Amino acid sequence: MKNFALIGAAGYIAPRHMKAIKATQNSLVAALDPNDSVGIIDSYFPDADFFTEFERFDRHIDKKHRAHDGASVDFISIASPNYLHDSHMRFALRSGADAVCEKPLVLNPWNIDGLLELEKDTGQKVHTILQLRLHPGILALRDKVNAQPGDHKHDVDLTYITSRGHWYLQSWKGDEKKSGGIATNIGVHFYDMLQFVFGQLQSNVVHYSAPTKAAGYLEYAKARVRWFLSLDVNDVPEDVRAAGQRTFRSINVSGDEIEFSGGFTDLHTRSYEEILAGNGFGLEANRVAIETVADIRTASPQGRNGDYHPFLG
Ligand code: NAD
Ligand code: HP7
Repeated sequence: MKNFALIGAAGYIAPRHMKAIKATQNSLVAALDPNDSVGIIDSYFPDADFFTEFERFDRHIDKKHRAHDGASVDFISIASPNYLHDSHMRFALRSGADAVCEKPLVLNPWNIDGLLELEKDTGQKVHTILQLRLHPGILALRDKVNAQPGDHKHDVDLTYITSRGHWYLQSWKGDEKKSGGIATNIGVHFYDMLQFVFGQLQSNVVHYSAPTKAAGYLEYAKARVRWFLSLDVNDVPEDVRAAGQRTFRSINVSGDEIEFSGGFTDLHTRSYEEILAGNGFGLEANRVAIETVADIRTASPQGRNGDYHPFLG
């Protein structure tokens, strides 16, 4: 049984980490969050210690580490706001623990280089949550694409609408300095998935970029992709909205619809299973997606020119 600590324990995604730690028969021994709305911990690990101040958490983790009594923390899971991941991963590695970090791993590619150095110095590892790589529908698509001739290029339309209320722009998620913006915070899932399925990234064009909406074109070794990403419920197709849905995720590959809207909730547990079995995704596995989002963030949008997604209107 491995001992885990969790940073960002009061947030939206934290319970999925608690559930995954429990489901893999491990233990959460300590948690940190400046916000104390963490009663959910009792549903999973009623004996876990909880801290609202980093310094006290640091002292606690350090004490466990230096006791050499088998009770030290083996993994520190990180579910804090995106811009803090880099610092929290460094804390984990320096504390003699491996890190299990949420997406986006970091906001800029050069952060990965510093972490690689620290992995070398400490002998500890960073593992990341890239859960779409474990989605059965995506794995089936990857197998299909890999079985086709190497020079075959698919035409792909990727539409990813996941509605959010007014709170989103008032929270750290709506602050580009903290979240990286919509393409970094939400799009990173599918940019990673696209290169995982379709191979090397060859071209990256941004057509539109706003706080709640973005669109562009990406070309990979095996696909030309028009993408559209939105947090606006009005972008959900009318028939889907009429059925009460606020989310619409679609990948159309050369005319075939790939079903991947469902089956998301257990992928954190699947990620933990793979990490614990030694098959996790490390720092380098994140590089292409992090380069992609950093390039999108700094690009000048080209407007409705070239091969743009039909939802741009
Ligand atoms: P959230 O805002 O609900 O939770 C973040 C938590 O971090 C809050 O409880 C906040 O108080 C805490 N926090 C803020 N500063 C901190 C600090 N200095 N130290 C410790 N904790 C701190 O956000 P969320 O939706 O839970 O997102 C958390 C992370 O998980 C983000 O990186 C996000 O991108 C990622 N996420 C991933 C998925 C996924 O599908 N893999 C889904 C949602 C969120
Ligand atoms: N929801 C909330 O109430 N609060 C939140 O903070 C988030 C969602 P989905 P996930 O918004 O930051 C996605 O769209 O898949 C509500 C991203 N993950 O299924 O869980 C929401 O209004 C993730 O990387 O959300 O998370 C819905 O009612 C990103 O950090 C419901 O929860 C996160 O949004 C489910 O919403 C975010 C993927 O796209 C895989």
